[in-house]
Amino acid sequence: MIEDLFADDDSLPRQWREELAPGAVILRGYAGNSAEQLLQNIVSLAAISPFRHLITPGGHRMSVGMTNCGALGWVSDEYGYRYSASDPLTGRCWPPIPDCFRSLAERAAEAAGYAHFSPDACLVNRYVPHARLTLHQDKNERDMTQPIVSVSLGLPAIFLFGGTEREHPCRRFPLVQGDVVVWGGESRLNYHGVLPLKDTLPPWPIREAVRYNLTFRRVMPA
Ligand code: MD6
Ligand code: FE
Repeated sequence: MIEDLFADDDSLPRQWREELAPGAVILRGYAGNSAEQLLQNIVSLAAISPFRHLITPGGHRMSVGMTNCGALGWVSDEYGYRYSASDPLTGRCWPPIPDCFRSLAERAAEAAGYAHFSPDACLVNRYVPHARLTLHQDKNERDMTQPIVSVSLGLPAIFLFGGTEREHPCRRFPLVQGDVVVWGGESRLNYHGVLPLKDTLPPWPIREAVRYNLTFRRVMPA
């Protein structure tokens, strides 16, 4: 039934779950119905804590624009990568995680087999054409028992997924608006990245050539 293709609930048909690796799954289209509400909230968040291009400890300006919401936000500067309770740009707390973000992330985690996910951090990434994210591990979180939930909006991207060593071979997964990656368990520390974004037409309701990615994390043990 066509309804099933767009069902924003836990009853997604099996073929819309794609295994990346043990513990990591793509829920295809899971956030498709939420795109407009998510986008409105991103715009509101960015009015409080704007997107900025962080500098890596090695001195490189990241091509992806970043901001955060939640009790903790991921930041990078000359001293390293870490989580911070305040936005270094504004000196204030990050805005809270909007209710619709939180409920989406918690439902997606549960649908992927991770009950009781309760994020305390949400990193919001903004990609323009040619922006990329080099291979990395997500290892600044203290609580590694919880998964990461990652939501794609706007332009499509190619997600790279490797192994626990940088040298391990990578597989490529296209991610489009509405796809949700839930990632934990034994692949929690696998290397991953995003290939340079292509300049294509954005899907409704995105009005410019950008991709947004929300990644929800549990940093501090509950
Ligand atoms: C992105 N995502 O999709 C970047 N990390 O824009 C990530 O770096 C990521 O999607 C950990 C788990 C899921 C992710
Ligand atoms: Fe990551």
